[in-house]
Amino acid sequence: MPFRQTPGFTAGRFSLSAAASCGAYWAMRRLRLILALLLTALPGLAWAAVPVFGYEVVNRYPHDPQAFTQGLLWRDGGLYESTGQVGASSIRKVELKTGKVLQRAATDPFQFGEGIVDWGDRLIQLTWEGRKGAIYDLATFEKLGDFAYPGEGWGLTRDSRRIIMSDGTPVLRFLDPDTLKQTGQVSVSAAGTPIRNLNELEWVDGEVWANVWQTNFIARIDPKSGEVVGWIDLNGLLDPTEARSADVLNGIAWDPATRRVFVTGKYWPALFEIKVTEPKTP
Ligand SMILES: [Ca+2]
Repeated sequence: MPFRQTPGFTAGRFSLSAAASCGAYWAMRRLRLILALLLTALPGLAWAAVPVFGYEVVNRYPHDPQAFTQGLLWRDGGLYESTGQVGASSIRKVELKTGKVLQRAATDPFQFGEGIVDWGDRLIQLTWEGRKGAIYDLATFEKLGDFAYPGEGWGLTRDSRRIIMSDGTPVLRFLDPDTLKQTGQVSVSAAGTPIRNLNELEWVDGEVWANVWQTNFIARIDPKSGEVVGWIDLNGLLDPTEARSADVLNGIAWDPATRRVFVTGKYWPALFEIKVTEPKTP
């Protein structure tokens, strides 16, 4: 979602990286998680018991700093991206190494574009509050039709048989890929606390990964139980100068063939290939 911003309030903009130089690093990482999730108005602290994974940057690539990224996926050797904002929403095919937009189509100028997912030869895009999504030809970006759904549209991903959708609540919906009708759902929680603001999604090796909106954390979700089995702390990807002109983390793509993870954000100048590192004992 969206554009309701709280400038200077995002956990990722806190400059806590200096703590890495002392023994308090892991305690600080957990503090950042607490701060970030408190800012999303989560009740309770029970989720803090969930492991917090780190990251290493494998590669850094250019990213269009005008792209208000709402969806990101890897398909057939390239990146597909969707962008938001009324009047500026789009779907794009992007060259990884240069960030160059190879192909682009504007979406409905009156709608706020949200997440995308590929299914067969189609590309499917949500809108935020429009209660309707659009279906495109994956190769040509020709619009093939619309579909309706209740509530808000935030993120999309898929496994081998279902499309998975977030809507700003702690619920992930499962959709039939052909009819795009809801066939099921799971409620997401961390140690018993519901986790809302699940935003851009990615299916990664049997888990659903979800940006938590307005934080620099990704929730690793067991799609069967909805349990958050880990957090990934992505604070520090952008340097402080870059972070000042950027918006929040949003965008996860997974290339299963090479097991690469890509992440970016809204108006970010860079897209990163990262390696997730194991949690360490505080
Ligand atoms: Ca994604």
